[in-house]
Amino acid sequence: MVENKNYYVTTPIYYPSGKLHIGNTYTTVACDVLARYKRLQGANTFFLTGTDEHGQKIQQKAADQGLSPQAYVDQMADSIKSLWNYLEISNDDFIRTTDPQHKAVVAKIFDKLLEQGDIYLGEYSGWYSVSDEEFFTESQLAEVYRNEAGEMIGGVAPSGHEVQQVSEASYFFKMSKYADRLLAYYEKHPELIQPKSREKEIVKNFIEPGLEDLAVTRTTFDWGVPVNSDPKHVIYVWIDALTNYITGLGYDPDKGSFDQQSEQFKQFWPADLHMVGKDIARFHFIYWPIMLMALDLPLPKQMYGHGWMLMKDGKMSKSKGNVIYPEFLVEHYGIDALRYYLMREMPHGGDAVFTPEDFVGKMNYDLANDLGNLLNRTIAMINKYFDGAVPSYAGDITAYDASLRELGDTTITEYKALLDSLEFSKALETVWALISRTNKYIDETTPWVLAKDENKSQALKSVMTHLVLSLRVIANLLKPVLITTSDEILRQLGLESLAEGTWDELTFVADLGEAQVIDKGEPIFPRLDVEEEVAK
Ligand code: MET
Repeated sequence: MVENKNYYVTTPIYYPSGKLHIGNTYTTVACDVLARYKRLQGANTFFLTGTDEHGQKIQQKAADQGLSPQAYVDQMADSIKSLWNYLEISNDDFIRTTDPQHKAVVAKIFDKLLEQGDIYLGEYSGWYSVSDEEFFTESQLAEVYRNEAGEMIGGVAPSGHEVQQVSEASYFFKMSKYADRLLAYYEKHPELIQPKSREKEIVKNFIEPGLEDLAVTRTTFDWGVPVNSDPKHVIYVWIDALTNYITGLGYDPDKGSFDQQSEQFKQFWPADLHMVGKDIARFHFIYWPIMLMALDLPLPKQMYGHGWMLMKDGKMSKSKGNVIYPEFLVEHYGIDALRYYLMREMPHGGDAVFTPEDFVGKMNYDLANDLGNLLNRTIAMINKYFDGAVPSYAGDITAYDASLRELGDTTITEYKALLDSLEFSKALETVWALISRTNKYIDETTPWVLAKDENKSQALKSVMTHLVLSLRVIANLLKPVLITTSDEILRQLGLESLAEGTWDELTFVADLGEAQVIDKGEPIFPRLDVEEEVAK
């Protein structure tokens, strides 16, 4: 059993300003894999996702469609919820920043920070991108426009959106006051930020040059939570957004200290993991810990900034017309193929490049061939040699059997360790090494030769038993990723799936009972024609 029985994992709350794409899907699926993995280990798991619904961009989008902002976000939040339902994401709750409870708590948090002197009123002037809802310094811009005198008159944010000069009264969060405490915390908690390279980037680019105070309100639009004492200011996106991780557990500053908070909050806070894309790493790794320090709350145990899912011609963007949506892939190839592709393709901390050829290749080679054929060959042989009854062989074993057993057990241990360190791709590699090894085991043991020799009937039994043992481990290990196929493999083999909370008892050698395989194996993944699929 896992030591800590509670596990709290979060996705970012996505902007409902457009259809979510494969990048957001990656983040959500990765959290879903972890949530399922922890549940299988018996942890009491809380998996939170949601939508970040305030701000100027949303207000503009709503106006473009002739809708009130509320009507617009209602419709968008519904479509995002349906997407996650369609992908069978196992989130335990869905938070919206327009939830009345969230809004009330955000306003109270603001009051508290204002009263404490962590927030003060000032004047903000800077280069602002409406689409990114973010101010940029000159050096952060991808392009700077100048007049003939060389003065800056505009520019382009890294996202490709134009920036404009904005000057307004604004409340600021005194981030600078906490910079040293934050650095000391990083040092004492080397596990806080993953991958390490992102911590270094952030320290070098934002903390070492002097951490700037953060503007946290706006007066140029009104779609947001108003400041209680000064309602022409609305609380700007990051205080509203980041606090979802605690309001989603029922945090309320009026209740007082940590010990006086709700049961759910005390149970799950601090979060075990905030998973975010690298583009919003800065907000999570710097501003969020500082806000928590100011609120006198413990910091999350870990935050992970993963890379991007790129296209061959760079970042996905609507203007390039190269955006891939998850619905299309699921409709054609199924949820498990998509989950497998995402988890296998993205290297830890690095970027991945989506190509249709790779996607179809992974389905054909890894899923249909390596895994699907192993299952089919095994079922066919058990039907042929034993009328479908899986032999429970428990006699002497050969060197081949012994080496398969050993790999099976080390795969279980390594796979868990790799998932714990968020090495999804490597974790799957270890399972595929066991799949390849098991396919090779068939070639080494040549069951079709053993079947011809009456004196080899024990050896033949042993081979069939070991094949089923291996597939049993493979299917159970893949349960967090292949959410229906794993059970389908076990069903075809006549085996029960391990129940939630029992996964830690998984070992290679097990009692197969009186398993009976199905009469004729059914393909778990179709083989695809690469050219035809790429054309789609
Ligand atoms: N809305 C932000 C985004 O989609 C994430 C906020 S997470 C607190 O980038």
